[in-house]
Amino acid sequence: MDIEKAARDLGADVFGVADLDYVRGYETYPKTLLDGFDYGITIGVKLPDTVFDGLPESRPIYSREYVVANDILDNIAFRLSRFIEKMGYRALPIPASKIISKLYWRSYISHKAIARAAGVGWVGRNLLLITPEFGPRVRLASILTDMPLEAGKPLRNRCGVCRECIENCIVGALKYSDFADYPSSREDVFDVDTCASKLQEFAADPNIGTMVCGICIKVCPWGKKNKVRKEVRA
Ligand code: B12
Repeated sequence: MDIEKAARDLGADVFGVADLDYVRGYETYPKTLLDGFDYGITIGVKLPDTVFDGLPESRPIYSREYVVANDILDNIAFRLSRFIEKMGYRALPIPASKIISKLYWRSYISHKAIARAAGVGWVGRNLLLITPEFGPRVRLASILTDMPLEAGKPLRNRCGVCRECIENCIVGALKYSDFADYPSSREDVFDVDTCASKLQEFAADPNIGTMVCGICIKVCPWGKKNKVRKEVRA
């Protein structure tokens, strides 16, 4: 069974395999999360461009599509895990969007760290995983496994001198830092409290209802580029 084909048949737009040695030492919950696993499968689904292009007015729609995308990802991760299990290996699906309440705005493991190690994209100045094809307009989930797979190689940051996300963040939560692969700490480039407070405000708005903003996704030229190319071709 070809795992990539299975994932794509289930609706994944992005697929990659990470050698977990690239992320060992990265903080996980629990600390033993990666024990006994060799690879991290990364899957991503792209949200429709119109959802981001229409921001901020489309934020209530983004809120719903965010939930739908998380469900699709959790569903694919669940089903792929069962495929792998039936082939005699272990597989642990990591939920798309689960914040661990006793940690400080963190999850079991960062999907972006796994996706970057898999070579499907790089960690951008907006601290998001940016793929060459879809920019940051993808949501992610991961599956940890001991099934032998061929792993990709990490991509280097391709943001260049661009600061669109930093200049357009509605609360000024992003800071410039000159990193090649990924920032040494989240706090180097990002004010978590400021971003999270704004997202909580949106979540309390009955028209929105979830912690979504999306401006640092909308303004990224890598997400727009593909759309422009298509427009030129049409
Ligand atoms: C908690 C959380 C938040 C918090 C904290 C954000 C943060 N950056 O940590 C808040 C509520 C503020 C938030 C906001 C947003 N979030 Co959020 N969030 C998460 C969640 C659940 C956990 C993130 C986490 O544990 N972060 C811990 C920090 C330390 O790690 P980090 O951000 O990944 O950054 C480090 C690594 O990438 C690292 N790195 C990369 N490789 C390696 C290797 C090693 C060895 C090391 C040490 C580090 C490293 O470099 C960074 C610094 O260390 C994830 C889902 C998940 N499980 O990953 C979604 C997730 C990151 N969020 C997402 C999104 C889209 C958003 C928002 C745009 C909101 C929205 N939906 O509109 C904003 C964007 C904020 C931003 N620019 O970062 C997406 C990102 C998709 C993408 N393409 O990158 C995710 C992956 C959800 C998903 N399923 O797709 N989020």
